[in-house]
Amino acid sequence: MLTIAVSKGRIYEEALPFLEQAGIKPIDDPDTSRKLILQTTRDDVRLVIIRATDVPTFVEYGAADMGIAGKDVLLEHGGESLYEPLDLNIATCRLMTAAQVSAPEIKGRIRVATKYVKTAKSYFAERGIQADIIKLYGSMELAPLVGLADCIVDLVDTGNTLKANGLEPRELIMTISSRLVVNKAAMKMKHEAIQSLLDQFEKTLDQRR
Ligand code: PRT
Ligand code: MG
Repeated sequence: MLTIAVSKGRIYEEALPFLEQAGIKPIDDPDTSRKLILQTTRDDVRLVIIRATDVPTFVEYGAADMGIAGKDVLLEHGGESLYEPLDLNIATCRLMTAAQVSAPEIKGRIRVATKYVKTAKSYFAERGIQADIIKLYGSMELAPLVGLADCIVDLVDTGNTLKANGLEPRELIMTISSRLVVNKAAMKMKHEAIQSLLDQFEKTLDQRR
């Protein structure tokens, strides 16, 4: 049995059609089912439904053999504990800095609100910018409006969320997409099964190109 960890939100909407195209379709409807373990049309593959930020943890500890996670989440998780064999090219967006519209660039030390503490720290450090990073768990856009931070680091897709809050994108930190990650021990112990699934996924990616 192979277990694949997927998050229920945004990634799932795009991961589901991808998995279906690769021949893996959940038997229960994930939109209406409250089950956290979904059997699929392949009796050797099941899905576990978890929070996006928990995917690397489940895969690292081998509770799932594989998972689908955003590069943003993988960077924050850090470490060399996972294989990342495939870019699935789904749930794409940009990790950016953003500030209030026409707010002047600050010369000295800046305050940055973000959920991406590690990534933000290394981004500003690489540029020699002194930044105090304030960790938030959501509603980052609010921080500059109420004087909590000079700017934010967050994901941007259409830009509508920034715009609706009087913010504008500034610097691109990196483009983000969802990756397939694999547990390192499982890659050895279940090599045949995992490799054949990876081959199938690669074929599916080719068909989509
Ligand atoms: O709910 P939970 O805390 O578990 O996580 P989540 O809601 O972040 O998870 P989920 O399942 O929705 O997936 C999040 C993942 O989707 C991220 O880790 C990214 O890899 C990917 N992704 C792609 C995005 C976006 N695009 C995106 N636009 N995640 C979030 N956003 C948010 C962004 O943070 C901002 O609030 O959408 C807003 C901006 O969108 P626009 O279109 O207004 O610019
Ligand atoms: Mg969410």
